Amino acid sequence: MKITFIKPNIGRLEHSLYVDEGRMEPLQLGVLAGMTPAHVECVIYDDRIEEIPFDEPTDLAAITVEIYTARRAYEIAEEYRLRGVPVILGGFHPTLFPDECRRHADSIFIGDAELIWHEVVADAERGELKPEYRSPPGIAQQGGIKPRRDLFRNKGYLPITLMQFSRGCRFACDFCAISVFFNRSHYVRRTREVLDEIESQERKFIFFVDDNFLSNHEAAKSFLRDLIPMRIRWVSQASLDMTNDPELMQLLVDSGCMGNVIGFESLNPTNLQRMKKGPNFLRRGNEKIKRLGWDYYEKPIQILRDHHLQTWAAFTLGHDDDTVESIRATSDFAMHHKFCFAAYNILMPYPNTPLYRRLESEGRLLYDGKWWLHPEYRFNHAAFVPKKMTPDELTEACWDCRRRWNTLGSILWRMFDFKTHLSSPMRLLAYLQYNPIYAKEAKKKQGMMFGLHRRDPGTRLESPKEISIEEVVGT
Ligand code: B12
Ligand code: SF4
Repeated sequence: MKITFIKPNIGRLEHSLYVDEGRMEPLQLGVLAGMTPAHVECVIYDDRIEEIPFDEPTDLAAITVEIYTARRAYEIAEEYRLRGVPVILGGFHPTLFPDECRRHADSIFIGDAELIWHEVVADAERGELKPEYRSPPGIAQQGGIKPRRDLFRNKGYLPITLMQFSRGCRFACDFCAISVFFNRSHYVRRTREVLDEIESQERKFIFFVDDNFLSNHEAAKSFLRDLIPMRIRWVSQASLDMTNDPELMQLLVDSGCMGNVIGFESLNPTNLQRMKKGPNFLRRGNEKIKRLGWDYYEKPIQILRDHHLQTWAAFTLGHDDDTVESIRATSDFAMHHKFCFAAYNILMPYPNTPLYRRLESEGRLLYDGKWWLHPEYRFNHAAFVPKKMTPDELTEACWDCRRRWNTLGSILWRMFDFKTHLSSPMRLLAYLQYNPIYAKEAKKKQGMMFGLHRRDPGTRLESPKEISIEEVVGT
């Protein structure tokens, strides 16, 4: 028995295939392979860097799918099914939008794989794959499952180890797929299992890919105390309410945290309230900030800087109170604070989120409401009609932020911050190493089309189960 695990790319550039130079280890594939019984051969192909050898014999193609890679994932699934290889799709997109995915696969997996992956493998070995497997989200890698990191070798991934401490988040921002996938819950791994995993691999630089590492302050503090003796450097994603807790901030520093991706989303408190961005309003004692007291994040940013943390500021742009001018002001704000990185994301309607349903009911969705499949949709383009500008104006305003952010002048200007990037050689190195990579990626990805082919995925396969490989070769 052999399983081929696949990480699909988003799409392609017009003039050539697209190679993602900022690619990171596909952790979910390593985890799945790590849970697969030893007698089963596992291989990983990463569509972001290598050709998938569709003709190489295999017994099951297991593809991880997120919304941005759905179109390409369906193309890949089709190639395998044409060759008679059964396909299972799992991950965020199949979980949030199963009906679409089942049209492109023999089986779909809804939820986290830990509890019943062994059942999938056993069914596949007997040739009796079920059309659907369903397992609730929960604690990751329970029982000390270790990802098969050996399968990541020689694929040119960035030199940073991806790992999980927790999954999910307790907040409920209206645009967020995480909040729906995990139903507002947050699941924390056993500290001992995470520490064992750190010890089992060589790198000392770790990216905890948690959706919100600090969703539960007390659990995080307990883990961080135990992390201190490991003497690693790490980064993660976390919400701004961390700055309300001085003990937590100190533990971040002591345990080797270099910075976090933080969702600032918007500078406008009305936008923040509408999107239910709870953590951006919390202050000491959980007292909600009064609108008149809105300080444009001055105090939390000061606290982050005082702890020498290098912030990756993430914005979602295109909320109902945003204008072209307010988006420009967001760019000025990020430059002023000399963040390490910034993501100027267009607000995206992900299916099954409250935002998606609202925009749908207001008739504001573009691309028939299915931008991720539409042959004309391009990466980082608006997929809905904003209230105070046109979709093209929104696309252009966000691109303008990215263009400005990634110039050499901007990188040099932001670098001169003695509290953060210049506060240690390691921080300066991270700043200088990653800024050019992300600048190049932002430019390359902008406007990229999804999938490799312009025909609808699945149109070559009308009744896939009945087509034999001989018939396909004969056509
Ligand atoms: C780390 C991360 C990144 C990293 C890259 C990681 C990498 N390896 O390349 C960075 C920061 C670069 C990144 C970029 C982006 N990301 Co990202 N990312 C994540 C994050 C936080 C963790 C991924 C991870 O490794 N998780 C750990 C693994 C073990 O968990 P998992 O993937 O959920 O897998 C489990 C189950 O889902 C299931 N499963 C998954 N796949 C499969 C397959 C099969 C066959 C089976 C049976 C089961 C199964 O079993 C696994 C074990 O339980 C996820 C959120 C999340 N919680 O997963 C977002 C997430 C996947 N990203 C998202 C997005 C939108 C993006 C971007 C498009 C953002 C942007 N605008 O640029 C880009 C581009 C993505 C791309 N394809 O190129 C969205 C996708 C939304 C959606 N509805 O699909 C997510 C869900 C975050 C979010 N807030 O909504 N990302
Ligand atoms: S805080 Fe972040 S992860 Fe949590 S619901 Fe909001 S956007 Fe999602």
